Amino acid sequence: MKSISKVLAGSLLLAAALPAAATDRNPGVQCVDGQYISQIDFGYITNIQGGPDWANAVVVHFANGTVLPVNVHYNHNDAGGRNIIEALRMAFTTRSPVSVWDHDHNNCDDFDMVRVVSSTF
Ligand SMILES: [Ca+2]
Ligand SMILES: [Ca+2]
Repeated sequence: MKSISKVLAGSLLLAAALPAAATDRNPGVQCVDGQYISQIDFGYITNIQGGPDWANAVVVHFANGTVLPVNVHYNHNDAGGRNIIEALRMAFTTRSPVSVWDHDHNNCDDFDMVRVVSSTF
């Protein structure tokens, strides 16, 4: 019984030491707050977190100078990524400010959620 407790305690410590990954309960971290998009790059972009992903990379340049790629698991060759790219294109076309969050290690080296806010209301 003691050894089981030790294994369990060790597992819990290991889990606590791991960086937060994308889970249903991870609130993520906000990386950009209410910024306009000044530029979007698509395709074989090499100098980013996640790499070019077979020319499916997407990198967003924000008006405040922040440059962030869409997470490699949510970019152009991923079903979930198409919604994010659609939202980014809409925000760029309508000149609406956006906020973005990172749920993958919560370190703002990429993002996987976008909020588009009306610039009128
Ligand atoms: Ca991908
Ligand atoms: Ca990240």
